[in-house]
Amino acid sequence: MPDERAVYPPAPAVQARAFVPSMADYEATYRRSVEDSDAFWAEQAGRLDWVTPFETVQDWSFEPGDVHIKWYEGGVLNACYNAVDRHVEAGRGGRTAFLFEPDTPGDGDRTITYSDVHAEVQRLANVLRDRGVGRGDRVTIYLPMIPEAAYAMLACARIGAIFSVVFAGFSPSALASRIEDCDSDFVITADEGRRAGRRIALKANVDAALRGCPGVRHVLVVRHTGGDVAWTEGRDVWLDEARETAAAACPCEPMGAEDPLFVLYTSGSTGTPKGVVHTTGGYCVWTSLTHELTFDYHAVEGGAAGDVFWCTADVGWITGHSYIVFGPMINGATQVFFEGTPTYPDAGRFWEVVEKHRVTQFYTAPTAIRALMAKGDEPVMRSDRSSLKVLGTVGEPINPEAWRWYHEVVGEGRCSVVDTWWQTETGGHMLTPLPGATPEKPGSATRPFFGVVPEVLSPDGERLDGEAEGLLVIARSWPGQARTVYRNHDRFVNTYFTAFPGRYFTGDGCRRDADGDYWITGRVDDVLNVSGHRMGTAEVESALVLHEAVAEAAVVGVPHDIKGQGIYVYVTLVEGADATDALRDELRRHVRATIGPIATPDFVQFAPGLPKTRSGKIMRRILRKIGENAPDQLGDTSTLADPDVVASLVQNRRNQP
Ligand code: 6R9
Repeated sequence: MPDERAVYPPAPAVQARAFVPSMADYEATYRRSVEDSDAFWAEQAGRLDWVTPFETVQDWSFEPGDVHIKWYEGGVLNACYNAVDRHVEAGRGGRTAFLFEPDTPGDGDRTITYSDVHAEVQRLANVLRDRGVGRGDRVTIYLPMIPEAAYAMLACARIGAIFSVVFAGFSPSALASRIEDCDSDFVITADEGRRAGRRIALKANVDAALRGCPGVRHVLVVRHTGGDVAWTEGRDVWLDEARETAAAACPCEPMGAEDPLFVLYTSGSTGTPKGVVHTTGGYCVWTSLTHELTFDYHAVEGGAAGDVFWCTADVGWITGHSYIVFGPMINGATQVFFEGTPTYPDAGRFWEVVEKHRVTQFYTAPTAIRALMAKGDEPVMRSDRSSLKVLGTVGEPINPEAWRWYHEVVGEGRCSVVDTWWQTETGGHMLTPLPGATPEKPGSATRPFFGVVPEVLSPDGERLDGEAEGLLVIARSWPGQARTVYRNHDRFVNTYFTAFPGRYFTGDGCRRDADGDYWITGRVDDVLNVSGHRMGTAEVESALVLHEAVAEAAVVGVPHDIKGQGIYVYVTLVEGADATDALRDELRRHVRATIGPIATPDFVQFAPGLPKTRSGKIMRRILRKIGENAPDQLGDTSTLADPDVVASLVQNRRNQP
């Protein structure tokens, strides 16, 4: 049980200059944001530059049969203009946008200004345009953490193309299914990526993926490592060559506030990953406002250079979209842009970069904090962290022990810690402390952001008030909300608005304490969270049954010290297949190759049979308990078709891969 009595007041140095400097301020603004929602969100739209002002602030319904979400309709704007051009036009082009930190320290670090970004994005936009990419076309981006990834997203936004970033750690088949689903005919990649000193063959992965995607016309390749690649004449194009013949200037396409900005695939409890769609106006307002207030980000400080923000996420995830590319850039932020990993060349890397660039706000995942905590305090102490003001976490529940280490060791007890709960579907922060106002509690995401109305429901949909534990839903729309699933609105409605009609269902469980603070307890559906990466048990199971030796598979999450959750796999083999350690290894490699390294099973148990109800449903609750090594908590097994399988599964539980 987390200790709710431990309350940490906001850091005095943060509070002294904060945009929201007290709980009274937070509460007054929060009240206004929900009671006078139109006025509040009309005012916030003023953060952006609009070509044409909007006519209606909000028009939405969560009611069955009529689920629709629209913000700022009638408004015309361009996301790239807001993130780049307007800073240059206002004479701020010389401001640093990115402090690029390469995988290996010193191997190509550089400073990139907003004017540099402006020039690169226009060239890239023209390279796309010269090859027929225009408004509404889908462009798949499969790039490592290099500035070109941001340029590619911004270039698409500039010309009104819808981008779909696929995390560069995904396998060729995962990439292929994401290209197919949104019917994209243009891919942007690099020769290779770098990771902890190794090279990742990205272009080769694209080549493999495209064997199943004949519709792709062009592959635009960034020359990054200079490694050898295979070449398909006519289809493949080097970016450095194409940009030589591209015009320098590219105008911004005027986009409707509700025109799609991007599609991002994310896992659910069933089926293949969903293409979550975010649109332009509301998403830009939401990401820029949450970035500024949650991190208390000040672009200028008394006329001098302002804060240096660092989000360690990959642009392949929503966190990289919202808190590297859009939110911070719309705010004209200076950011560290990091190609590397937390423990390469050693566990001191993060803090060396913090010292080198005098980072003020640092945003990472609990899994990274736990991995570094396991290496002890010394690698942290080696570097000067006195520039830090706000420390953020995202992606999964943070255990209080890791929270305290982050606060005390990394932050020297003098920084605010913001535990931000949100999702791909929410576009940006939903529950989070504001660092100059909210008393923090280790393990709690505390309070709703402005405009967010969370509710806790019982499993049968009854609203629970006061202190309560149950399912987390959101009662009204907010500007950053996903609008639909790409070309599958029914799936959007079924996934999020059917279990509890009239509410957005998050898929998370939570508890609200006596102070009104929220504690996320984790997913209540069949979605795993491995090192902060979302994965459907169904996806891993589908990968397993593709293997010829596997007849049936069931996958559950089990507690894991570093990753938060580990992947525990039960497989039933086909007649004649031998249950050997070699097969176990082969199945792990098979899942890794099918989905990507993040999906590699931690434990593989061969099961003569799986516990099923008489109607044939696998009882995961029981498998979870066996995986957790809690055979005394199996609960009611009387509905099982064959109760004997359980005893044999308990006996053969795996505690190693
Ligand atoms: C931004 C992001 C969303 C799921 C979400 C929840 C978990 C994220 C959390 C957290 C506890 C936090 N989650 N932040 N759980 N505390 N601060 O991670 O999006 O990849 O879509 O994952 O992650 O379970 O439902 P996404």
